[in-house]
Amino acid sequence: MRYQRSSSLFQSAQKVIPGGVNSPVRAFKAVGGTPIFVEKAKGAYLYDEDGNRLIDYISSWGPMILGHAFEPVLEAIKTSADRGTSYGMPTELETKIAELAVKMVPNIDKIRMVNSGTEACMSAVRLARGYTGREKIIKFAGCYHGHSDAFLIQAGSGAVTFGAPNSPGVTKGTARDTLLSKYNDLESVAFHFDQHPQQIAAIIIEPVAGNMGCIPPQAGFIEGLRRLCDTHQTLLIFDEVMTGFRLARGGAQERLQIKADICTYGKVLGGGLPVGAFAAPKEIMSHLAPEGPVYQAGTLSGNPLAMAAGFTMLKTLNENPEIFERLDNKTETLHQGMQEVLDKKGIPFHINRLGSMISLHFTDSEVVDLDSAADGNNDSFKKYFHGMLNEGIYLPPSAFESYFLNDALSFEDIEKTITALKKVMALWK
Ligand code: KE4
Repeated sequence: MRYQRSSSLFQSAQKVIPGGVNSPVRAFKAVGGTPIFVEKAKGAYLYDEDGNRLIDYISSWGPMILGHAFEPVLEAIKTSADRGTSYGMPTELETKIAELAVKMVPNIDKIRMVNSGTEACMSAVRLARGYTGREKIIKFAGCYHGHSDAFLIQAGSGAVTFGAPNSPGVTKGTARDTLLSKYNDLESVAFHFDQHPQQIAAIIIEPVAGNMGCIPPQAGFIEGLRRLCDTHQTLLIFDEVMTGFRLARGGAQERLQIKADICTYGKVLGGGLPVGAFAAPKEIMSHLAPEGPVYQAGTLSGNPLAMAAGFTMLKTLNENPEIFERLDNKTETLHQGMQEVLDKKGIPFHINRLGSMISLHFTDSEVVDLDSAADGNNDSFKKYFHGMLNEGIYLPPSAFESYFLNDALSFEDIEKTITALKKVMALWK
């Protein structure tokens, strides 16, 4: 694989964009080397600026669940754009996508559109604080809910990759109201309720974690959180920015059969355009402006192009639920193939998977929380990442990320991925 053009583009980018990227994880800091500049994408493939075709396992970090440049979504965007790109006024399409989301997702009556997952999670916490009149929240080390101050406390994703879990700029006052627990450890949650009775507004969690690599909840964990929230009148916020409309039509609530009080969304919901959202029963959502006192707003919220893309994406998923089964089967095939190759190699590894979320960890212990994810051998991960990239397989450039399969991936693409892994392992020292 050649990367001359990506390399020169990266040089230019670094002169005018911090780190040469508009989101840190794209800079390859965790794996070294030059970030790949993409020229275009179609279906399961990325085409980089050096003419390489790569099989994509990031799907834009989740949104491209139907594959890149999905024709019906492109058509919807073009048709919408012909009528204008933003109005700052309500449109019928916002009602239609909201009605469809409410139909697909259990336990929600109303949904508010915003412009990113960060904005969705930030707003959900404010709503929970406004609704309960309480100030503290519990999050989990390694879970990432976007870059709002309240969440950059032992966050996952790029924050962990950077080894700077507590970002400068987050005030002590903010950090005081964010209590930290360990994923899959109910005791570490119950402790906070003992210490701060009647003060905890919400628990926010990735119901299937994807920002420490993929970490599924162990049996009883999420159910335990539900019980603690019910006992202490605390709201349970499912951050479904990754899992929403991916694990099932109804996301993790449907897949895990557990009711959240507020859910946040992003990624798939926008069909690749900037969209986030948060949703809840009307009893909670009625506290949100302009109906209620909790303020939240956004110039481009409900943007017509984004709504057109998102509505088309959701409609396709809702009318073709077999897509979710196909995704699960493809991910299981990938898992089995990787397991076989790595078992033969005899190196320490663990593969975590739930639905179409999967990740490989170079460690011989179970990966169940941030500490065990951080035990993974990052030098091995770097070798693996670059080895696979040289074979034309584009994986997340960090061990603290999940892969996201898309429906355009064929079983042949997956076979090629396993063959690539065999070649990488043949050269493995
Ligand atoms: P955005 O603000 O990036 O749209 O969403 C933040 C967010 C919230 N909640 C969860 C569970 C998330 O995974 C994310 C964002 N995910 C990362 C990937 N791990 C986005 C990639 C990036 O930061 O560039």
